[in-house]
Amino acid sequence: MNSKEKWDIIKAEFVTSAVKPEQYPKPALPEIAFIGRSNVGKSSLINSLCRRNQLARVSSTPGKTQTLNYYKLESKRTIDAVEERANFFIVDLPGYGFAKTGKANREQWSGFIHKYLSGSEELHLVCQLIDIRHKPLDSDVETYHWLINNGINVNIVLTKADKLSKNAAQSQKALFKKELGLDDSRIITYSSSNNSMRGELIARIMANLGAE
Ligand SMILES: Nc1nc2c(ncn2[C@@H]2O[C@H](COP(=O)(O)OP(=O)(O)O)[C@@H](O)[C@H]2O)c(=O)[nH]1
Ligand SMILES: [Mg+2]
Repeated sequence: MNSKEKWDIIKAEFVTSAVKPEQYPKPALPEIAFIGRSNVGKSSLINSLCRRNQLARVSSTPGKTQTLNYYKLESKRTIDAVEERANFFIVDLPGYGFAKTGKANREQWSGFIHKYLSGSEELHLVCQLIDIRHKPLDSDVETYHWLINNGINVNIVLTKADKLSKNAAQSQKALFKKELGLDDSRIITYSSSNNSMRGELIARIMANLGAE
């Protein structure tokens, strides 16, 4: 397969922020949502996927984003001189598990997110991001089970893979596979610093959009 035969993201733009269903963008498009603890590297991953430095804001003060942020992406591949294009939304969800927000804040978070996740008719996949250096944390494990129990497709993305040696990254991946009961098709390591596994994550996103 030459490189043009693989899906690539060729265009990305911020569309809108929403805090309630009336604000979800129209017309609708298929959606891929990104979720994870604050500071896990979600904004960096979105920028890496889109090859843009500042599409999503990278922050060193976690816990700021409290809205759903919609980005419209266009992907393209060319097979035997036939060009295919696909449009979809990436939905950046607010981070969870930020210790400094109080209980009321956490409940507001979960009500808002649960409503989106259980209500969206366009949601094809949730990429749940977990920092590869951490051990499985309650908030990550609980979120994963909540998603699965609600019939949502989930792919775990272990972020910041460049911070560990290859061996250490592989053993962390094995640990998460065991803890969450996953096979290789549902978990991926990623580095937004060197874009490792970018092509593979795009391929998985496209497969979940129905474009194998
Ligand atoms: N080394 C490394 N640092 C990363 C990576 N992804 C994010 N970071 C850093 O982690 C911090 C939080 O990243 P950000 O994308 O804002 O996380 P978010 O809160 O989940 O959106 C920032 O300082 C980033 O530079 C990565 O793949 N490798
Ligand atoms: Mg962010």
